[in-house]
Amino acid sequence: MDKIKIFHISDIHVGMKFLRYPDSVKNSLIDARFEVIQRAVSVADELKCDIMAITGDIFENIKVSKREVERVTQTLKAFSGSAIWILPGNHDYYNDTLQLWQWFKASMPDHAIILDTPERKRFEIEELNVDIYPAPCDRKHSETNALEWLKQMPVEKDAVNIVLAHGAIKEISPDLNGNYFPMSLEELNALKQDLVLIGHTHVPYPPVAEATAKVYNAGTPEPDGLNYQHEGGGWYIEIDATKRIMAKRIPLGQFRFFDVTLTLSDEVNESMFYGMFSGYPLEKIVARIKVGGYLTQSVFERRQSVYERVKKSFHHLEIEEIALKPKFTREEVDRMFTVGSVPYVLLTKLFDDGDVATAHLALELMHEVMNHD
Ligand SMILES: [Mn+2]
Repeated sequence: MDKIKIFHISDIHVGMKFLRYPDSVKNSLIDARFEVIQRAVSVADELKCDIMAITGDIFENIKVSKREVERVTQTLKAFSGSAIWILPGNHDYYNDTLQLWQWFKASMPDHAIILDTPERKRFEIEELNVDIYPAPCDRKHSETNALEWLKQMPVEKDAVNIVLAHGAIKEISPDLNGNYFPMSLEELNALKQDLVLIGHTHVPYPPVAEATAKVYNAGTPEPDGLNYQHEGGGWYIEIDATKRIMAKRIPLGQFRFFDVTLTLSDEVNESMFYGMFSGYPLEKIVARIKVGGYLTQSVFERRQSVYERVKKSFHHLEIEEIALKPKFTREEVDRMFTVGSVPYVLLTKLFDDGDVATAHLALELMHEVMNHD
């Protein structure tokens, strides 16, 4: 049975600056965006894909440099399939005057095509007629999506009909103001075409490893910040002459971001940090760990040296203490208060009763009161 094989990626955001990170981290995150395109090309070739479909936001904005544009087009040259379909997204939207797309066109491989116009295009791939219906973005924001024209078009039953669009799918991404070319799964599933490839939302859809669905959102191939804590990847999709679809999620990302909380009691050591990320190489993790809880006094005093050792194992780690406190002991009460005084009696009783949490609370309150005087 004849079938075509598509490698679908999106939202690479080449040109992101990562300014909040130290230089070495910043540079590796910048490079990772180019490297993931290279990896996507290799994997697509290994899987013998006919098509590489990129559904928008290859670039972070329309002001990227010529060097950045050419680094992308050079990388795409290695793809040995028959075509690369490139849809402008809302970050790298299309109009004829933009340098970005002029540089892109001047340097892109012969088998690449920029889908800059909302009109049907016919390809012949593996003896199948393939009609594509691109819905490119022509601006950064729009309260309506670009699908209207293709809803009006009759489709040819003998062809494989594929939609490529970019925008927020309301069931899977928060677009509170509704100004990112909003669309709905219901709307996409109701289209007459056979396969719908979407970009914009960084989380992939459907949220499974294998699918036979009609609508696919590529998700980002390379995670780009603490608000995206999943793995990066793309879709390998087969569709045959009978319109049967089979898709597989393909991991592509190099780095992972994590924003997590670690609650300590008494002790702190390296393995408590490492244990939170079992299964993923620490040197490829960018993380923020919020540390809270109580540490015994001596541990509390040497916690920074533990942090320093832990940080060396990660690609980048920020440790933020949220109400991390030294743990008071009964000896502390003896040291702080006069024997027989009200706080002394109260706190000693709490410690003797084993109610350390209340003792802490009482100490904190007293501390506050004393500081107010
Ligand atoms: Mn977008």
